[in-house]
Amino acid sequence: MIPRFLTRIFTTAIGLSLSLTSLSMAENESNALLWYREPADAWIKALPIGNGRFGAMVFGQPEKERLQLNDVTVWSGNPQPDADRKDAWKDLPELRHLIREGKYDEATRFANSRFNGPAPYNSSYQTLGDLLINFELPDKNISEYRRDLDLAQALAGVSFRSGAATFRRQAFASAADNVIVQRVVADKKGMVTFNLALNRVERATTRFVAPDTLVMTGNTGDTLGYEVHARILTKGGKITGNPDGTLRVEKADDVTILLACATTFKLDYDGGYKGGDLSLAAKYIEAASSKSYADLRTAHIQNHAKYFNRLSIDLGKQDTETPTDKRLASYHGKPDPAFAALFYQYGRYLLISSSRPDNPLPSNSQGIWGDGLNMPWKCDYKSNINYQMNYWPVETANLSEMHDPMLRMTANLVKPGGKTARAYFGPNTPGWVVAYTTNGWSWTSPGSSLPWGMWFGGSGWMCQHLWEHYAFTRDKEYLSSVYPTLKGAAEFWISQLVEGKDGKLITSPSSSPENTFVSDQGVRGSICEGATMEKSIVWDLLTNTAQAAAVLGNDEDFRKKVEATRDRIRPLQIGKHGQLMEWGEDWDDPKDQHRHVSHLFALHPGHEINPLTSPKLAEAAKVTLQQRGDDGTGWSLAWKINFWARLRDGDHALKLMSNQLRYTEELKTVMQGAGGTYPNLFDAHPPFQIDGNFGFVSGVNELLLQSQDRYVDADAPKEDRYYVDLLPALPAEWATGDIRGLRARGGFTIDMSWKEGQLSTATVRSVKGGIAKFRYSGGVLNLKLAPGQSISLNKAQFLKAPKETATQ
Ligand code: FUC
Repeated sequence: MIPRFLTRIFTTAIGLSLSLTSLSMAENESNALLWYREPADAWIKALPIGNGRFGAMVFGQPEKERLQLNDVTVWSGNPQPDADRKDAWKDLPELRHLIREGKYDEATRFANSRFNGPAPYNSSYQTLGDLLINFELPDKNISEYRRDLDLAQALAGVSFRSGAATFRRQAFASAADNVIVQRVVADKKGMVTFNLALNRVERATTRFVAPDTLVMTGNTGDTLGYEVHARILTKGGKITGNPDGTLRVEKADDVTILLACATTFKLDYDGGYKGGDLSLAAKYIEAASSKSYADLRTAHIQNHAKYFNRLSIDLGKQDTETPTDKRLASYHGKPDPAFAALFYQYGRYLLISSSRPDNPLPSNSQGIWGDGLNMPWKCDYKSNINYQMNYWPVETANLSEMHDPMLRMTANLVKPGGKTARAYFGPNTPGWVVAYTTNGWSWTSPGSSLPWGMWFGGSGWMCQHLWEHYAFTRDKEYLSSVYPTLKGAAEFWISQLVEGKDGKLITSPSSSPENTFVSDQGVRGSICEGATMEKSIVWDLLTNTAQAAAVLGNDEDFRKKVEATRDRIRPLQIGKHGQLMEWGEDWDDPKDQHRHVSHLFALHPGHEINPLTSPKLAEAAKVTLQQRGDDGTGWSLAWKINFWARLRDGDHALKLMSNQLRYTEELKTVMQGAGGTYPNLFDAHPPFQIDGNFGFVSGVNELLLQSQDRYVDADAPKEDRYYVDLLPALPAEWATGDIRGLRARGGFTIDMSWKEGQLSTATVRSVKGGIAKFRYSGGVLNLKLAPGQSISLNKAQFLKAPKETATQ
C-alpha cells in the first residue's frame, strides 16, 4: 500500500536538502512530474518554464540544446490610438434601423463597410529569441536518456549517458532573481564543452560585453526595445569568445548559464507604452552572478512552491513508470483519474509561470510561450471567451494574486475604451467599452468584419473578474479601488441598452461571438438585436456593480438605477427545440455545432442559471449542450466541462475531459472538432492555445466545489453571501479522492476527502471571518466563522441538516 503522501499531487521541496553539486535525478522526482524518454523534436514536445514574465521552451536535445525564449511584453507594431472609426456613431441609428426592419443581410454589409476601423489589426506577440548550446559530447551514441518537468519545484531536467559520462542539466526561470538558469554538469571532470549562441530571427544584434557575457539588443518595431544578457559561470575549463559572436566553453566540470531580459514596455496608455528600463537586464545578471547556483535554486523553489503547494489533489496513485506522452496517448477511452489530476496541476503550474502578480501584461493566448513573429490569431487577448478563460481558475485554484496582471490591464483599458465608446456610440456616451479582443497595446476597437467585430461584450466580461476577485478575497479596499472601472462599464451599457419590440431592454447591434443565424426569411446573418450573450454579460455586470455599490455603501442612487435597469433586461428565453435561445428570435438550428456556446454564459461563467434555482433554464441549457455535441476545439471542450459541472453532471463532464485529453500533434488550425492535447500537455485548439489548459483547471474545480449561488442574508442584506456546494458534480469514476486548498467565494479555503463517491470530511477555513451556507446532498449548514477559524464537517452532519427546496 502506497502511503497517502506519496500519491498526492504536490510535494514539499524535497530537493532542498540534497547535495546541490550532485544534481541527481532524484531531485526531480515528485508526483507532479511530466517525463519523457526522448528529447523534443518539435516545439509542442518541448517543456515550458517561466517566471511569470520571462520564459523558455526547453527542448532537451543532447547535442543541440535549444531554449526558445519569450518575454510577455514582446509585441510587434505600435499602439493604435486611431483604430476607432472616427464618427462611426453617426451611422449607428441607420444600422439599428436596418436591424429592426429585419434587413439582416443589408445590416451586415452596412456594418462591414461603415464600422470597420481604418487601422489594420496587425501587431503580434513574438518570440524573444533562442539560446542555442551546441555540445561536444564524448560519444554521439546516447543512452539512458530522460527529461522531465517537476511542477512542484518548477525545474526542467535532462539526463543521459554519452561515452563514459553521465550528463545532467537543469533549467528554471526564477521570479526570485529575475533570471533563467541553465546548469550543466557531468559526473566526470572536464567533460562539459560547448558553443553558445544567442540570437533572434530578425531585428537583433548580439555582442560580447565581457569574456563570459553575450548581450543581444534589438526591437520589434518603433515601440518596443529589448535587451537579453547571457552569462556563463564555470568551474574548471575555460571560456573564450568565437569570431562569429558565440562563446565557447572547453572542458569545464560544471557550468551555470544565466539569462536575463528587460524591455522598454510599460503598461501606460498615456506614455505610449514606453518607459521600461533596459538596464535592468544587466542588473539582474550582476546580482544573480554573485550568488551560488545552490542559492539561486533554493530561492527559486521556495518562491514557486509558496504558490504551488497551496493546493494538493489526489485522485489515485500516479503511474510513475509510464512516460507522460504515453499516458496521454492511452487516456482517451481509458480514463486515468490520476492523470487528470496531473493535467490539473500542470494548469496551475502554467498559471504561476505565466502570470506572476507583477507581470506587466497578463497571460496571453499562449501564456508567455510562443515561437515565431506572427503567431496564431496574433496570440492576443480575445475577450469573447479565450482571455477570460485563462483567468477562470485563479481564484478557485488558490492563486488569487495571479489575477493581478489581468485586473491591472482592465483598468488600463478604461481610457482607450472610452474613446471607442464615444467613436461608435456618440460623443456624449459615458464610460468605456471593449469589443472582441485586446492586445499588448490595449486595442479596444470593434474594427473587424463580422462575425468577429461589432460585438461589445469584452469590457463587461472583463469586469466580472474585477468583482470575482473581491468575492473571493473580501478585500474592500481593493473593491473600492476598482469600483470606478466597474461603474464606467455599467454606465456605458445603461446608456446603450435599447427597448426591444416587447419593451424589454436588449443590445443592438448585437451578435453572438463568431456564429451566424438564418432568419425566418432564410437570410444568413450575424448581426441582429437582442442576442443572448451580450445581454447576459450586461446582466452580470449590472448585478456585480450594484452588489459592489451595496457592499461599499457609497453610491446608493446609482445602485438603484443599476438594479432598475438590470431588472428590465429581457429575460433568457427557451426556444421551440427546448433550447436556450442564442438569438433575439427563435432561430437556433439544433444541428449547429459551433465551437462557441456563448448563450450559456449565464450558466458559466455567469450564475443566472442554476439547476437548483432555475431548473427550467438549466434544462434548456442542457438541451443546447446536447445539440452542440461533445466535440470542439480545445477551449470549447474545456468550456463544456465547466457547463456540465454547473449542470451537476460530473459523468458527462468526464466525457469532455476524455475528448480534451486526446493525444494530438496537429499543428494546422482546425476550427471544428479536433481539440486535444499535445505531448507536452499544452492544449491543442489546434494550434496551441493555453486557454484550454486553464479552462480544464476551472472545470475540475467546478466539479468539486461551487460557490456562485448567492442568497440574501436578512441580518446583512447588503453583503454578498453564497451557498458553498461541496462535491456538486463528482464523476462516478473519481470515487475516492482528496483535495486540499480549494477556494470558495466568501473567503473560504476548503479541504475535502471522499470515499465511494460520498463526502467523508471537509475542513473549512476563513481568513477574514465569513458567513455562508454550506450544502451537500441537499442538507444545508449555516456557518459563521471568525477570522482564522477553521471547522470540520462530515457527511452525517449534512444528512441531519435541514433541506432547502428548489425554486423557480
Ligand atoms: C476565437 C475563437 C477561435 C480561436 C481564437 C483565438 O476567435 O473562435 O476558435 O480560439 O479566438
